[in-house]
Amino acid sequence: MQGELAAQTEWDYAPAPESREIVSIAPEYGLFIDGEFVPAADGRQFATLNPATEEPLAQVADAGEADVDRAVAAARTAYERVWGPMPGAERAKYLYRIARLLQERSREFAVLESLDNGKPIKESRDVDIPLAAAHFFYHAGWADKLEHAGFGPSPRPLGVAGQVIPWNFPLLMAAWKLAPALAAGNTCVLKPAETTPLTALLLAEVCQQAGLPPGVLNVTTGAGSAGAALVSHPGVDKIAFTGSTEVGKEIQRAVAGTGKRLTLELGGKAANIVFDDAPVEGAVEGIVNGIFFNQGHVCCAGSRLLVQESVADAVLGRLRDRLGTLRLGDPLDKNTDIGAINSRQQLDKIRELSDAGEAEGAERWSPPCQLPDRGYWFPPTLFTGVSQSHRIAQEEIFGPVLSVLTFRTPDEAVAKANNTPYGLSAGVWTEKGSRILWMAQRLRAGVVWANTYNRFDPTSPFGGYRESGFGREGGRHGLAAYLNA
Ligand code: TAP
Repeated sequence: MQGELAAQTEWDYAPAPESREIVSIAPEYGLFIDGEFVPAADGRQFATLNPATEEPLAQVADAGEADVDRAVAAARTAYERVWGPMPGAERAKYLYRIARLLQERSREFAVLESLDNGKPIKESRDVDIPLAAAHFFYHAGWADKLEHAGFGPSPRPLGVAGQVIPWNFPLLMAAWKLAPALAAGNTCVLKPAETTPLTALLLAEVCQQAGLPPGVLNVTTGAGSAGAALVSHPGVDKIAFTGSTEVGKEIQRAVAGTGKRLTLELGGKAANIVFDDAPVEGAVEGIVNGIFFNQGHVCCAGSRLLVQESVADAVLGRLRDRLGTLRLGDPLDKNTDIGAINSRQQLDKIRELSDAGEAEGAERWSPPCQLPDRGYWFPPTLFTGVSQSHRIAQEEIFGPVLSVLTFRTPDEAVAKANNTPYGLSAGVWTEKGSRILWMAQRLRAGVVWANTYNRFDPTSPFGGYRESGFGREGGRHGLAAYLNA
């Protein structure tokens, strides 16, 4: 009887899938050049997949050099004839319109983002899309105030911006790049990642709907070669890149000596540091958010947990309990916490590095967790017994894998946190305000969060040091990257 009762009171979640109906995915998509959707000059296409099921979603035009050339020419004409000379207050109206349309069509964008990327709908719905709209709203506000932004009396746009973005926040990264560039009076050619082109193309449709003049935004979907063609195109005045450090270095070499302006937002291996006086429950939530948000496909993910030795057992015990409650599965289910890995290639990279962690002697743990039969999946994973020289403590895994190290003193925490070639972000968990300030002064990271993690706001500059790149996106600092001031 008691067993029966226990069985009855074991609650499970009923499926709560968001409907796909709101999105109509076309079988084929063209490039967006000079205000129109057009096929690639040589007719080439590639397939974009749903990583949760491996089902093909659509065929997308694959831009070659001739297409990039056309897009840059359209952007140049639009810059010289329309967008550059247009008063800031007029440009602002378009940006406000785009922001409002993003809000109006937010459910459609969220479902499409989760289908193409694999991220849980609650994240695309509550984070990616609202933040993308917020970036357009925020920068619209700057468009007519640039002469009061502290860049001199008449800051000028740079011209044509070539922007290359990754797959982890496809729409949000497009918004980070486009909103400041357009607000400052530049025109843009955007190269989305090959595995996630669909929301950038829907954004192009929104720009059409907003009446944005032709050529102000151009989208050249395709592989890395389309990005390389854009980077080396002589008609581009500024390159903005977000992606891996490896490709960032290639781009820096390609741009050297050309006079093009360059900003690079690259990888990271952030330390999330928990002191013995931190409230454990809050810290555990911050650790989970730091590394399991967006399947860990986050450049600023708190992928190294540094926990003070005296509380390590307590924190890890609570963390394991909490990981046992995470729900992995259908990205369109509103109760899903962990969605699919974006591609087979990324899954292979996560597996390879996790296997290396075990081979080097770290101890691997995941909660009991059933992975779907189809699609690309990886369970939330913890490594303890990690030493600083291990690859999983040094290299960016870009997946739901946390490497745990311990420390005894604040000095040791700082030394271990800074023992990385990267310098993008860090987190500090402690009750003492003075300790937060002491740590923030010593951590070599572009962003330091205190008693929180992965907080983003368009008003706040974001960017790194060293192998995490240079330049800032967001806030007044981000505007500077698009102005000749
Ligand atoms: P990458 O392989 O570097 O790709 C980024 C973008 O560059 C993609 O659109 C890619 O096209 C394109 N690309 C590839 N080779 C190129 C070349 N030679 N010239 C010009 N463009 C080229 O990175 P990823 O795998 O998409 O993204 C993961 C990485 O991005 C991680 O390391 C992560 O840390 C970093 N990231 C950093 C940030 C910030 S803000 N720092 C934000 C997000 C991601 P394809 O898609 O066709 O390969």
